[in-house]
Amino acid sequence: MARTAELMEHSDLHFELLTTPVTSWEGALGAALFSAEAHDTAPPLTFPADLPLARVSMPLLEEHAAAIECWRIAGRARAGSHGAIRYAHSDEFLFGSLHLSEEAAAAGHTGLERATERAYREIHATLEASGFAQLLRVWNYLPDINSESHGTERYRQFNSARQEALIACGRDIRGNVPAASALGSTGGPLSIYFLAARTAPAFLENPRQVSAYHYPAQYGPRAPSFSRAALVRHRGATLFISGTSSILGHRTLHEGDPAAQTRETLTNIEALLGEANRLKAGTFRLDSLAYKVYVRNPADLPLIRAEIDSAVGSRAPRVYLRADVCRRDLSMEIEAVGQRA
Ligand code: 3EB
Repeated sequence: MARTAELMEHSDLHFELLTTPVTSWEGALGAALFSAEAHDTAPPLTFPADLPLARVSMPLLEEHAAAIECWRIAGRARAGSHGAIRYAHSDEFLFGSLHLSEEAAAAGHTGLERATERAYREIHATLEASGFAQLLRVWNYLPDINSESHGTERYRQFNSARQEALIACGRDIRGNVPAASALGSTGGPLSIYFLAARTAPAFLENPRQVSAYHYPAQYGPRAPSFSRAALVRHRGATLFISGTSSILGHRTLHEGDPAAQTRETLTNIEALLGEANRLKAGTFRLDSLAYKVYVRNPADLPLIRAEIDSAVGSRAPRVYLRADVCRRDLSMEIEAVGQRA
């Protein structure tokens, strides 16, 4: 594996969230495209063919046609593939993506469970083969996340299969688990993208919330295996805030009140910033993050946006996406990234 002096010196991870066309892909490691029909639309014309691109069918609210989330490094990424996974990496970081369609149920598992299990086995096989042992952050998108099939909600099926795959791969299912989001797309295959690293991050939990991996069985037989945040220190710092919602302890608050749910969610994010700032990797504040805001009902956008504007100000980049959130009583969810030089 080639290691240039330049890469060793500046392999910072850089995050960008855009609703306008990307003018340069210099240093790009990978990207995710969000639009109404992303899964059956051609990739952006200028996107480098060898790099991983996740395509998620999820409409934007507001007037933008598409959003692009781009991860970059200093220097040039090296690309490869492993099974269904396309990836690219620097010396320290690896970005990967995969799309898997659901096939028929078999051997006591639903089509979604089989796809999820295969996806997570392939992710861990890729990490083992490439030496990027630490999964930092995973984005999971699947259609019809709240529908039932075979007597179980699809989000619960996803959780069961994710946990089974982690166990099969000898990975932890609590504690040392990546930051994550899991949202309902409006169509397309199971789409997952992720960031991994050679060295371990600090995983953070929210003192206001029960860890998701300790949720009681009323939310499903297998708890969701993710951390509330991950802090990466590597020539600067990157803070990954997982999908965060109006949950206190393990209970949903403010059902039917999207404005109050947004305030509660922002209070949860502030609690995570407090945890991150205790680690002295720089000060992260609400007004210095970049946000993806998932909104279940487009009619709630004005209320949700007003709360976000008043809490985070006008400078922080943000996109609003129309998505199903993984509990029916949740109207919205927010994820964020913080970066420090
Ligand atoms: C929650 O706090 C909201 O299953 O990977 C947020 C982030 C949520 C990640 C996941 C689920 C996931 O429980 C839901």
